[in-house]
Amino acid sequence: MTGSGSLPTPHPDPADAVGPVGTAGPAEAVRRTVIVSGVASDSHTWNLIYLQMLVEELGYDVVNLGACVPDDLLVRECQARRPDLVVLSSVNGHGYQDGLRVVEKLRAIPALGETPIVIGGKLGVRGAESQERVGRLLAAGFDAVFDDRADAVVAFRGFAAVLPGRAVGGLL
Ligand code: B12
Repeated sequence: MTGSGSLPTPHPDPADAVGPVGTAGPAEAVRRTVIVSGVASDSHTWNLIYLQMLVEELGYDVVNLGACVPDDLLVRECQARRPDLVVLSSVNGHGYQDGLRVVEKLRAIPALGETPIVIGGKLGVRGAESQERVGRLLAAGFDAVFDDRADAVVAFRGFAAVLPGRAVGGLL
């Protein structure tokens, strides 16, 4: 499944370059690309459609890789597309394990060392994750973890709207 995404290109009409376009002036404005993806074990898809629509509403181009994305495919797509943000989602209860494993592979690619990468959804089977598990995900390389809490989507919107650098993540 792919969204409206394609490789990032300079936007032809600055008047259309609405939304988060960084600090460039209108003449230099470019659309920014977000990769939305499920993780390898997870076959749920509506979470991904929801996130795609949310991120598109913020003005980004979205490449939605779909469900059950093998780690290597995710790494290859991120390497090739150099997105401005990577959003991983999992709801089947294995997101914590999948996330820990794949973020290490993403961070091992030098070009993705500073790319904001977040994960969210129902990452385990006990509701919201413990501080300890969220801490491990952050230590492994995520910039932010939006787990199964009531304010997760609002917090994510705030994060994605401004695309902070890596240091800004935290327990959300
Ligand atoms: C539909 C469904 C399925 C369908 C999926 C069809 C499809 N095309 O997607 C099918 C039948 C295939 C399915 C399969 C399974 N499912 Co299912 N499924 C559901 C169900 C009923 C609805 C999910 C859904 O579509 N919700 C709508 C979307 C829009 O919402 P969402 O997924 O909840 O995502 C929201 C948030 O989590 C959050 N979010 C998600 N990701 C992210 C990421 C970020 C960054 C942020 C900010 C927020 C965020 O935002 C979304 C909007 O609020 C839920 C129960 C429920 N009522 O939620 C169970 C549920 C997710 N499934 C569950 C399970 C266990 C499974 C199976 C493992 C069952 C089995 N034993 O085979 C398999 C998964 C197999 C696999 N390999 O992944 C469990 C997960 C348990 C847990 N994590 O604690 C749930 C919660 C049911 C339950 N209560 O036990 N499932």
